Formats: sequence, structure tokens, C-alpha cells
Amino acid sequence: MPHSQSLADRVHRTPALQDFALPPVHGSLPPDAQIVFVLGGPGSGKGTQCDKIKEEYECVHLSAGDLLRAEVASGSDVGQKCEALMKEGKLVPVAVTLNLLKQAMIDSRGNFFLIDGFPRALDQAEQFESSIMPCKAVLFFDCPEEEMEKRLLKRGETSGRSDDNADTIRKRFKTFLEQSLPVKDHYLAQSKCHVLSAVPPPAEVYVGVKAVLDSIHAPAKAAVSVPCLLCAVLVFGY
Ligand code: UP5
Ligand code: MG
Repeated sequence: MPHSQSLADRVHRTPALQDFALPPVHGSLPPDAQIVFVLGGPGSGKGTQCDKIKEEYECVHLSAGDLLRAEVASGSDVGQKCEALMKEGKLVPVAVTLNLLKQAMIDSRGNFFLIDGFPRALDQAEQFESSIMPCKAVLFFDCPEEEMEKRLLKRGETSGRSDDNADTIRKRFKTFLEQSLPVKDHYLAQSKCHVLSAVPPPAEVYVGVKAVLDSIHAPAKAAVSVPCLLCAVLVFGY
């Protein structure tokens, strides 16, 4: 492949943008912001591991899928258009996701971000990095399709997610293979991508996650010291 060909020329483009009216983004991110992308197939355990990370590290967790589902639930025009794409297991236009992510990052006032389930295509990676900032690292959860399918079908019994059904799950896998997997190779080539098996139980997967986060000096939550606790007891009476 010729090096002169830009990344944007090589990607499988996401759907057109013309019908999506997006609000302007207000505010800006702190200059010392750091970003970790959390990637892997549908049901690989991205959300599960992010929940564990949040318990130990000072970070802001933003799931692109959750932001999109909130937009759908708001009943907005953008949300309605996204819903139709998500039910088909397709990607919504990158400008929509970028807009939601950027505003949520700014509003959080945080500076260490776990971006869960994004970027899902090479052009999404390129646009995020050129319009926001390059990521520091990527956690990629590797899981066989049969295991992910089993998990999603089980979750679908109670999740209420309109995409947790056998038909949409198949379509989500297809989108993942065709559009999202190249993102892993892109970041492996930059030595930023850490591939972890997502097959063991969550606590075991987290051991590898923690090793990666410590290696990049992710900010750990401050432990509450005994003197602090004593002060709280003396000052506030508890
Ligand atoms: N579970 C988790 N870890 C386990 C383990 N180690 N062992 C056994 N079970 C485990 O986990 C899924 C289930 O597996 C849970 O029941 C859990 O208990 C169990 P979860 O942590 O929820 O997995 P996760 O990878 O987060 O799965 P999710 O379904 O959220 O992944 P998707 O990537 O499919 O969904 P997302 O919400 O990111 O996106 C949904 C849709 O939005 C996409 O299909 C797309 O249409 C759209 N979208 C975009 O267009 N652009 C974006 O940028 C993002 C989304
Ligand atoms: Mg998730």
C-alpha cells in the first residue's frame, strides 16, 4: 500500500452526515488531558472493565454507545436517526459521536478519560485525533465471537437494549470485523495497543488491565488516610 495514500483514503467510510443537525460544542479540554481508548468486539467486556477501572483510578468513563442511547432516549431528531442505524448494527456518522464525546469530556471537567467503544473505524480514529488529541494508549479486549454472542444473548434477556437480539448481534459482528478491527492494527503499529484476552472472568481480565494502566501512570484514586478519617470524625462528627 503506498505511503502517500492518506489514512482517510483507505478507510471504509461511515454513513453520510447531511441529515444530522449537530449543536455546537462549548468549552475546551484541559491541555494536560489524557485519553485511553477501550476497544473490543460487542460483548467483549469493555463496560465491565471500565466499571472496575473507575473504582481504582481517577478517571472519566465515557461510553460512546451509552451517549448515543441517551441521545436516542431524548427523542431528539439526531437520536431518532441514530436509533435506526444502531438497530441495524451500523455505525452512526463520526461527527455525531465526536460531538457527543467532546461535549461530555468538556462537561466532566476531568483530565483522564476512558473512551469506551470508540473509535470504531479508521476514519473515526483519525478525526478524533486531529480534532481532539492523540490517545495515550488503547486497551483491546480479545474475545471469540461465540463467547461474545453467548454473553449478549444472555444480557438481552434483561438489558432492554434494542440491539441485543440474534439478528442485530450478527450485524454488529460484521461491522466490527469489517470496520473496527483495522483500528486495532493501526494502534498496534504505533505500539499503543495492549491486547488482552477477555475470556477469563472479569477479575482476572482486570489484572492485565491494571498492569497496563500502571505502566502508563494512570492516576490512582487517592487513598483515604487514617489522619483524614480522624479529622472527619472530629470536625463533622462521623
Ligand atoms: N461479561 C463481561 N465480561 C465478562 C467476562 N470476562 N466473563 C463473562 N462475562 C462477562 O459485557 C457484556 C456482557 O458480558 C455483560 O452481561 C457482562 O456481565 C458479561 P459488557 O461489559 O457490557 O461488554 P461491552 O464490550 O461493553 O459490550 P457492548 O454491548 O456495550 O458493546 P458494543 O460495542 O456492541 O456496544 P456499544 O454500546 O459500544 O455500541 C452500540 C452501538 O452503538 C453500535 O453497534 C453502533 O451501532 C453504535 N455506535 C456507533 O455507531 N459509534 C460509536 O462510536 C459507538 C457506538
Ligand atoms: Mg458497552
